[in-house]
Amino acid sequence: MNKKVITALTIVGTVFFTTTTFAQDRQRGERREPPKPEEIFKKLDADENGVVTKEEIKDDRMGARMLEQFDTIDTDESGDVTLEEFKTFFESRKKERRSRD
Ligand SMILES: [Ca+2]
Ligand SMILES: [Ca+2]
Repeated sequence: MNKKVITALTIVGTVFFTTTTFAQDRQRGERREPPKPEEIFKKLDADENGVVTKEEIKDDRMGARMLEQFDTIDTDESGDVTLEEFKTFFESRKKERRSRD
């Protein structure tokens, strides 16, 4: 095999590896880029009716945090969280984090 072929194969391999890793990270929701509130909301809204209720929130780490803050997120106290409410909460959290740095 000459050098050119090896280089080409290395590039193909690297690209393949990178895209595969990226796809896996996407599935696990562990991308380096923070997930968009829309994406998180979609995952939370199990029956896709556009609102997230306490019952829909999964019993995992993120879910536990979500439940703790549920009443804070649900600003109109309707008992469910709309995407708008979630986004507002998400943005305020982001600002908080930024001001702490
Ligand atoms: Ca729902
Ligand atoms: Ca609400």
